[in-house]
Amino acid sequence: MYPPSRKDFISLTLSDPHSHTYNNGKHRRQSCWRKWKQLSRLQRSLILFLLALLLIFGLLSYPGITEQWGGLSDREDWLELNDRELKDVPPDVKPVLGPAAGKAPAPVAGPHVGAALGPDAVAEPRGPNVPILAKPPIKKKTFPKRGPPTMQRDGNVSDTVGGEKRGQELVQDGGEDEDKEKKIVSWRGAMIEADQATEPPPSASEKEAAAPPANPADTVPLEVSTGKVDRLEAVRDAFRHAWKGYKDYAWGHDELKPISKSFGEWFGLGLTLIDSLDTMWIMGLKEEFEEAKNWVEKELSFNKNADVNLFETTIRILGGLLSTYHLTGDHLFLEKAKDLGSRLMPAFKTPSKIPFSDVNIGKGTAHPPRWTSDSTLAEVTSIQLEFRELSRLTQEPQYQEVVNEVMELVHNLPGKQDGLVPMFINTNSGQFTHKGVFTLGARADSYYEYLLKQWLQGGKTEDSLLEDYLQAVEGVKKHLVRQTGPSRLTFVGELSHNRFNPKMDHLVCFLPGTLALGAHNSLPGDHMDLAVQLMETCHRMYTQMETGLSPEIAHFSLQASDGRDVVVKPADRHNLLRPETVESLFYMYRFTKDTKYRDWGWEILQSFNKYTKVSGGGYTSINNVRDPVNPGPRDKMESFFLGETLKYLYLLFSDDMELLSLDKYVFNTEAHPLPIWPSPPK
Ligand code: DMJ
Repeated sequence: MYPPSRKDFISLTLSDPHSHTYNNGKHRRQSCWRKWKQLSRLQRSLILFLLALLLIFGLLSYPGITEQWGGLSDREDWLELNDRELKDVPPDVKPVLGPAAGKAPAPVAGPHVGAALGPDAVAEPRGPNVPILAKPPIKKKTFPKRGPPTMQRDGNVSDTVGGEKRGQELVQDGGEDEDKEKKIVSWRGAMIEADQATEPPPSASEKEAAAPPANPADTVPLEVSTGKVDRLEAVRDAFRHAWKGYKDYAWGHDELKPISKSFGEWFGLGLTLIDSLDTMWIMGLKEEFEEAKNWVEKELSFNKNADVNLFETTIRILGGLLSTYHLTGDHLFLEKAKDLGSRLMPAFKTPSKIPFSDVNIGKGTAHPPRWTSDSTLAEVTSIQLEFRELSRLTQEPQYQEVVNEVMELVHNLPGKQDGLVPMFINTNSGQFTHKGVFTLGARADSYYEYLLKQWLQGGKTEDSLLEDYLQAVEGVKKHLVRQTGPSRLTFVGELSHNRFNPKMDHLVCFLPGTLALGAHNSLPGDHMDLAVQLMETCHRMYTQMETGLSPEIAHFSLQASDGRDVVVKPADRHNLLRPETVESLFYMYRFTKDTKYRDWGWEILQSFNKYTKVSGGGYTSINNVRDPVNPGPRDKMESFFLGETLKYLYLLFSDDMELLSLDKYVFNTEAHPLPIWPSPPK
C-alpha cells in the first residue's frame, strides 16, 4: 500500500509534532523516486556532492543563522532529540521526590539514572541538522509550513508590509491602559505612531549598536496589578482584539497572519473560528459567537479533498464542536461533529489498529507521515476523550471502540520504563519504536494527561487508566524530576537511554494542572506537592525572561555555581502564545484559591499585550523572548491562543467556580470542556 522502505537515501522533512506536515501525495513521491532512479550514477553523485557542500556551508554559518532567524519550531524539533548527545547529571543530584506512599501501585523496577551519571549536563551543541532546518530568511515570501502546496493560499498580503516592517506593528499596551492611544514599538524600541512606522530594520551590526529604548519604562518588568483592574474584561478585550484581526484578514481560514494582515491554511477548515467557538460562548461574546455560528452553518463543509492530521483535527475541531454543542445545546454542532468523526475513521484502518497520522476527509483514505510509518504517542492516545464522547452522544459505538482499542494496545505493550512510554509507535507492527527515550514534552505530553482525564470522564471506573497514570507519575518522579542548582527549582527533564537531559519544553507546563486535578480527585497528596513546585518553575520560565514570556524550551542549570536557573539556547527562544502555564494556573487557583496564581496569570497577559499584540488586530508568535527591544514577530497567531490561552486566563480570573466546574467537566487537551459522564444507575 505504501512505497517500500528506502534505505539508500536521506529524507529531511520539516516537521512539527503538533502540526504535522502534510503528505503531499503518494504518487508525487513515487514519481520523484522514479526520476531519481533514472539519473545516471554520475548525476546522482554530483547532486549528492552539491548537497554535501550546502550542508557544510550551512554548518559553518550556523550561529549567525540561528540568531537571525530564530529557533526551530516545535514541528521541527523532533528531529533533534535523537541527535542530541545527552550529557550526564552530577552524581550528587538526586530526584526531588521519593516513591509515593499510600495508594500508588509499586513502580516496576528499572534502572535509576542518577547514580550512573557524571557532571556537565547542560550545554550540549545543537545537532548538525539544525542549519538545514532553520527558517528561511524573513524577506523571502514564504508559505505556511503546514499543508500541501495546493492549499497554501496566502491571503491579501500587502506589498508594503514585508519582512522589513515586521516588528514595527506590535502594539504597545500595558494591559491596564487599554483605552490609551495605541502606539507601536520600532525595531529600536522607540515609541512611534502607527502611521510613522516606515523605518527599515537594522542590519545585524546596527542591531548590536542600537541605542537603548527611548522610554526605558517600556522594557522594565511590569508590576503586578493591585486588583483595581477588571481582569476579566482585560481578557475579553484581548480576545476581541485577536478576533478582530482574524475577522478582518483571515475570516473562514485556518490561521491569522497578523503582521502581513493575511492568513495561512493548514486544513482549510476554519480552524481558528471553530477552536474559538466555546471561548466566545464562555466569555459571553454573543455577537461574535453568532457570526461564527452562521459561518459554521453556511460555509463549513467537511466534504472536501483535504488531508488533515487526525490528532489536531480531533482535539481542535471535533473537540470544539462537541463542547460547543454541550454549552449551547444547538444540534448544528453535533451534526457537524458526527460528520467529521465519521470522516476521520479511515485513519484506524491499519494492520495494528494504531491509527495513521493523516486522513483525507473527502476521499476516505489515510496514511502515515511522509518520512515514517510511525505515529507519535500523543497523537494516538489523545483523541480518546473526543471519540468516546461522540459515541456516547450518537449511541454509535464504533468511535469509542477504535480509540479504546488503542489504549488497550498501549497498556499491554512492552518497552515502558516505570510507566514512562516511548514517543513513537509503529502503525504496522503496533510496537513502540525509538525505545529508551522518554519525555513529558512534545509527542508524549497529552498521553499522560488523557490517562487521568479518561478515567475521570468515565466516572473513575476504568482501572487500567488509573493504574497507568499512577505508575507514570512514579516514573516521572523517579527518572525525570530534578532540582536546579542555583535556586532549587523543581523541573521535569528528559531521559535518553538512561541519560538525563535537563531540558523542559514549555509544553510540560500542563503537568502541574494535571497533577493537581488528580490530587483533587483523591490521588496521592504528593502529586499536589509536585504540582506546586512545578508551577513555580513554569512561572519562573516567564519571569526570568526579559519580555516576561517563556521560551519554547528551557534548559536548567544543575550546578549551584551556575548563575541562573533557566538557560535558553538561541534556537529555543521563541514563544508561540502557548497555553500550558496559564492552563495550570487555572487548575492551581481553582484548587488552592491562592491569589498568587491569578497574579502570575495577570503578568503573563500583560506581557502578551506588551510584546505580541499587533496593531490592527491579532497577536503574533515571537522569535526571541530575551529581546524586549526586538522580540521578532513571526506573523502567526495559533488557533490555540483563542481556543486555550485566553480561555484559561478568563477562567482563572472568574470568581464563578461553577463556570465549568472541574467536578463536572474535563477539558480536552485543546481546552474544550466535555462533560464527565453520569454514573450508570446501580
Ligand atoms: C495545543 O494544540 C494542545 O494543547 C496540545 O496538546 C499541545 N499543543 C498545543 C498548545 O501548545
